[in-house]
Amino acid sequence: MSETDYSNKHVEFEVPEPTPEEQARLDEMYKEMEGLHTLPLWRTIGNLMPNEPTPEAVAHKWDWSQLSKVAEQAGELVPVGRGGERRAIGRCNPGLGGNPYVSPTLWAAIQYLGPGENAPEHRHSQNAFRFVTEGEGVWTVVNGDAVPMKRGDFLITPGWAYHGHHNIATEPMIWIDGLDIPFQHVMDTGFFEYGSEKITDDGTPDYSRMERLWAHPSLRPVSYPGESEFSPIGRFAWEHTDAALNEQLALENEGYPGVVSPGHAAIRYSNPTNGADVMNTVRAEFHRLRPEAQTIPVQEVGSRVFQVFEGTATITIGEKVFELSQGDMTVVPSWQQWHIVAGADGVDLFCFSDHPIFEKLGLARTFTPEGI
Ligand code: 1HN
Repeated sequence: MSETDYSNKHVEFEVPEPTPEEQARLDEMYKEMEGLHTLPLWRTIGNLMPNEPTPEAVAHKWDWSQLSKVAEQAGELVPVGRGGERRAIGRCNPGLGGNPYVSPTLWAAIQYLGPGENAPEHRHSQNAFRFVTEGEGVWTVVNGDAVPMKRGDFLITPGWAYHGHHNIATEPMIWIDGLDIPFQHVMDTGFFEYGSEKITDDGTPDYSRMERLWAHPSLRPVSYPGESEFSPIGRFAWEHTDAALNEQLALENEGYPGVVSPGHAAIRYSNPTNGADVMNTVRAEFHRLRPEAQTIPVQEVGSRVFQVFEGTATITIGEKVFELSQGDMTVVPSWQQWHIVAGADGVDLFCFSDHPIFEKLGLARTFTPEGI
């Protein structure tokens, strides 16, 4: 057995007590280092390399009723159009310096589009998705393909795909947008281009062309071999998500495996060409818990966002506890333990995370205190 102490706790770095003359030279030296735009490791290692992640992002809850009210106000007061591009209101994690970052990697907005309004086409390298919490009547165009949007639908616009939104209904519509904006901002990988001013299609079909080609269970078109970096399915319709979750719980009743843990069904939206996540940087899932069912407590690298689709739940994130009801959103910072208990009617939760980034880079870690 090795004699070495592999304890990962940082110890206080001890420097011999300097004489007054040495102290004066040290002060001078540190000033000079600062002037040279440098910092010595022995004064910074605790912050640079903590024993485990110490996120600046904090666990937080955004209340849907308050947010949808300001989104409606923005609908009355602020036009949507070229320049602003989207009437999207980004959630700011209180730990991240006022930036519209829900976590260090993810953006999560509420977007509002009134009847007859058009959000013009553009494209960017940031990967984006929408999850529809209420209503229908908006369709999105992705690279010329008209994609309908309905409650419970999950839609992707992978990086560099042209996209615009059109509301042809008589009611306003609200949905959530998720993008990898903060990640791409800090990595300096962002590109953006305006698209056509024209509306490239004139109506909303029941299914997009991408769905008609690809969205049949495990039946891929032979004309499209190989893998693609993102899912060719642009819309994951609610009817499939709902049916898959119902079947997991029905099979649990019949004594067959399939749920994550007792009373906890979950699906991951996936890329049918390789079974991986729908986009390179973003994972999206949907979780359904039976009344009073619980998730297994878990700690993981990366950040996770939950939004209640239906029902109520209590989520514990680190030391914080939030009561969630329909539309509320909450964020789990890296390495903070999270645990959800469903309310009396159960809960349906949409969830997205940055976990694919860390899995690809070999940085993913998960810890379940119960060892499951
Ligand atoms: C964007 O294109 C959308 O297409 C939403 O709905 C939010 C935030 C920043 C930059 C582009 C959308 C966005 C965005």
